[in-house]
Amino acid sequence: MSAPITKRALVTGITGQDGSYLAELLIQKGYEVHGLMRRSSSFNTERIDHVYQDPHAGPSRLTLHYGDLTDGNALSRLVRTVDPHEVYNLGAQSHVRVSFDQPVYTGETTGIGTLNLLEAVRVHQEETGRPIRFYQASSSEMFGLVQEVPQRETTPFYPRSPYGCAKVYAHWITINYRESYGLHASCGILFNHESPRRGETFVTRKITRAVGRIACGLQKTLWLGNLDAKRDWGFAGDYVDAMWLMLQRDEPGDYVIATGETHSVREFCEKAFACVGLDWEQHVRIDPRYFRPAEVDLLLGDAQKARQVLGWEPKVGFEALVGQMVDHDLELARREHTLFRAGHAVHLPSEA
Ligand code: NAP
Ligand code: F7E
Repeated sequence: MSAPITKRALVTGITGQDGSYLAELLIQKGYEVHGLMRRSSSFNTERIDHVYQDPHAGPSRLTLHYGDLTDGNALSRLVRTVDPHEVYNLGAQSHVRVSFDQPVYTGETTGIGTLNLLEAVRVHQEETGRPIRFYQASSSEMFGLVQEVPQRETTPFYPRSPYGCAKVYAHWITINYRESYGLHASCGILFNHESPRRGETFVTRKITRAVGRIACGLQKTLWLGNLDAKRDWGFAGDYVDAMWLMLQRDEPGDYVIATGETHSVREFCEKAFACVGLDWEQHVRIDPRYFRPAEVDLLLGDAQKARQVLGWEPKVGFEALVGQMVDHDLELARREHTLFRAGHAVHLPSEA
């Protein structure tokens, strides 16, 4: 049984990886959750259907509203309608490689979209006199060409992509609203976090999906870009805890959320293929199309402030994360294999 309703939260990006874990967490904590979703010609609620339709939970505590971060008027109406206690801004064009192909759209969604939402929150707070707490999904991509190792809250930013630049804007405009209008606004500078719900064009999921399909004989080769890039990879389920903890503090602030361990894409491949007894070098090939015009070579976070102030700790380590994703995707591939044998077409992604 869920706890009685105490607060209302509005979450943008609810259909994404983090949005789905955060929705689960907030509902379990007794929130009434409202999510902003984009209209799509095909279903895009797969990650939250189980929350929306849980037959044991009674009336759903999740309400979905159509909207878009680029539509400021609709955001203002939505904030007025929902009248939230907490707003979590997770919506973004979040793919770094794609941001080079769609730089203006990325700036409008990931950067100005944040300003649209902050404005809606500021005006509603002024009109009602009731404070609203705001979370901004900042990113380790803001460190880009890293100016120190490990990266912490005080490390200068040096973004290396239109996505990274848009996130720096969103980060600073959130801090500006905190300082100008006294908004309780916090930024989580989250390092890469993954899960079985990770989008299939991000490198970890692309690898684990391929491992499952190769193990089941549905695919032979995995085409990747830069294998030398190093990332501080954590588990998304752990990271949404940190978002919530930030908004429970009396004082707003900015926090690095990371595991403090870094691994290369090559190491991720090695581990993931080893989980099914395969040698990655027999299957992985390089396709320069997946290289980026400017790369972020190394990310390694220092989450000491979050540990001390929020009492936050990552629970899932690198090996367990890889294992969990491979297990999930092996099961998915087995189901695809059954369909394939029954004569159904199996879709293999053409872009990543
Ligand atoms: P994700 O899976 O790509 O989800 C992004 C969400 O944003 C989706 O729900 C997407 O909707 C929505 N969205 C995209 N454009 C939008 C628009 N114009 N208006 C409204 N919603 C829009 O990303 P994630 O991994 O959950 O990440 C959540 C947030 O954290 C993002 O802001 C991301 O940039 C940031 N972040 C992620 C990481 C990470 O490693 N995962 C690290 C640091 C920061 P559709 O489902 O319709 O596409
Ligand atoms: O790439 C390399 C690629 O796309 C990781 C987003 O959630 O985390 C994410 O951004 C690394 C890069 O994530 C392929 O060049 C090699 O060095 O999984 P990714 P990202 O770019 O780090 C940050 C923190 C965010 O905020 C973002 O929203 O892997 N790589 N070969 C590849 N990457 C992809 N996607 N595909 C490949 O074939």
